[in-house]
Amino acid sequence: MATATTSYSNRILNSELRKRIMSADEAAQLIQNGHTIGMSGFTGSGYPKEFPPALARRMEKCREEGHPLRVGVFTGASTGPELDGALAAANGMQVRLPYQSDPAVRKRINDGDMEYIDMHLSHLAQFMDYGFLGKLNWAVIEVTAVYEDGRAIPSTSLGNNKSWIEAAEGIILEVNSWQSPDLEGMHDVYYGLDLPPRREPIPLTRAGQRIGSPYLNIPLDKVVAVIETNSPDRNTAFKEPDEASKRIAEHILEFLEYEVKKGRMPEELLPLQSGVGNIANAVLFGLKQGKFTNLTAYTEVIQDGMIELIRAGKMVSASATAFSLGPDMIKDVYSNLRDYRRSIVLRTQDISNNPGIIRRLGVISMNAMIEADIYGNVNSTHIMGSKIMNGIGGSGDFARNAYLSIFMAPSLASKGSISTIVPMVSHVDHTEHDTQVLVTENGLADLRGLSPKQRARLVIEKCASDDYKPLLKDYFERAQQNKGAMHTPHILSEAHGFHERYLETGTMRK
Ligand code: 0RQ
Repeated sequence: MATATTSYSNRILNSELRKRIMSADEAAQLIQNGHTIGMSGFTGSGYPKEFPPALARRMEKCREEGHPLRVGVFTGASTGPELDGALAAANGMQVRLPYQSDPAVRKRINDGDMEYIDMHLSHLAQFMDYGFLGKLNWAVIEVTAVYEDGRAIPSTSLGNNKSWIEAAEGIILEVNSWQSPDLEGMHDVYYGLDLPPRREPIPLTRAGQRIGSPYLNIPLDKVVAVIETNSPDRNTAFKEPDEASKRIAEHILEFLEYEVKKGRMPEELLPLQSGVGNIANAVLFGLKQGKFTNLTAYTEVIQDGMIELIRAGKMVSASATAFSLGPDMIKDVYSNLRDYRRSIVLRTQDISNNPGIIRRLGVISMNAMIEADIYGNVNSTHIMGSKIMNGIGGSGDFARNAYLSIFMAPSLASKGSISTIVPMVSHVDHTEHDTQVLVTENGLADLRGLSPKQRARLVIEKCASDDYKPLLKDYFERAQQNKGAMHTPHILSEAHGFHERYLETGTMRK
């Protein structure tokens, strides 16, 4: 079998596909107003780089000519400026799902220029397979190379690519020669998931296990265009963890050690899921300094901290759907991909985030939040109840099904004018039933086995900032005056008083 190498001609090994090579601008001509496009891409990795800007250029031109060209865009998760940024600048998205983190998209959504459907990441592929989302006109997928028989080496994320390829009427491939051919063998695409009621158990019992194929099967007759690209992923550098993140990481590590001592977890812990962002990275960095060895991860994204754990010999295997690495780390990983293939598996996101597998493996889930209330309800997505930040991402897939679900944030935001511990969250993503541990730099509240009133006392005591403790205590004390409503005491007319005060005066302080 011929192997894919770095030159373009050797990356598209099927002669029929080579005849369908065209420019991104030509491929963009295929799209019509109202089409729905499933694109590859997850946390800045593996998204198409040339097609979306070409489509955005065409959208601008169509607007000048007086006829709109707007589309629905489905992906794995967030992408990069060439995709989300360019299409938002052209105001070319009618609807976007399931997750985004682009400032221009956020503004379009919050300004009411487009619709956004914020979904559990594990739901999207099956929503498509079940027919809940209507027709998919196009799949636009970045791959590393395609063999003669239509098997493609995926690139740095798998996301929903398999589902888009299967569901779409037409396929546009971006073959990106920036992606290393050594990615071959890193992926595990599971083709055994049938529709209910014929669905069988997924035979995955260890985080690093392989149960599928290293390739995406591309139906060659559906491929309408092939675009050759040579462009890097987004690769945003991580910030050094600040003091609050380091303190949060220390509390979590101390807690995990305690759980091991109590015999509730094995010495190598259970598979870790770590959300994106700097707190998550600080926890991973803390694990590198700590005493745990033989760690595993069953998560969504492989970020810098996880690679450091693998390099330090502390982590033996990591399963995810995408890479999300800083520019320095990507250089290291790319020059040693063959070695990392032994410890890293990339899966489609219906498997990486599969609730049944998460429950079976007993994952320790750690996700950042925007705010939590005194009873443990968590808001991961909205600022002051109405404005979207990013989206729920995979946090719900993991939190509800984890062995242990941890939510974390600094106790203060916006230079202290916001308390992240409030009487009642302004939007609910994770209910009190899905939150077992809350952590801020001040402390860790272990909420397992506690009633709502017991939880409230602990959350205020351990997690709230000293600046807001008196206000929270005062609220909770007064809420308990209402005999007959003592299970989850609230004063509904004041429950969002912290938020209202902030909106009126610019601070939650009194
Ligand atoms: O604002 O950017 O203007 O400075 O929110 O906050 O503290 O930098 O935290 O980058 O880790 O993001 C929950 C948004 C945290 C993220 C969230 C303001 C704060 C700052 C960001 P600035 P930080 P992070 C797996 C898991 C949902 C998806 C998820 C997220 C900005 O982690 O999107 O978990 N999670 N996925 O000032 C008003 C508050 C605030 C606030 C913070 N209470 N009120 N503003 N901010 N708290 C990954 C995937 O699923 C792909």
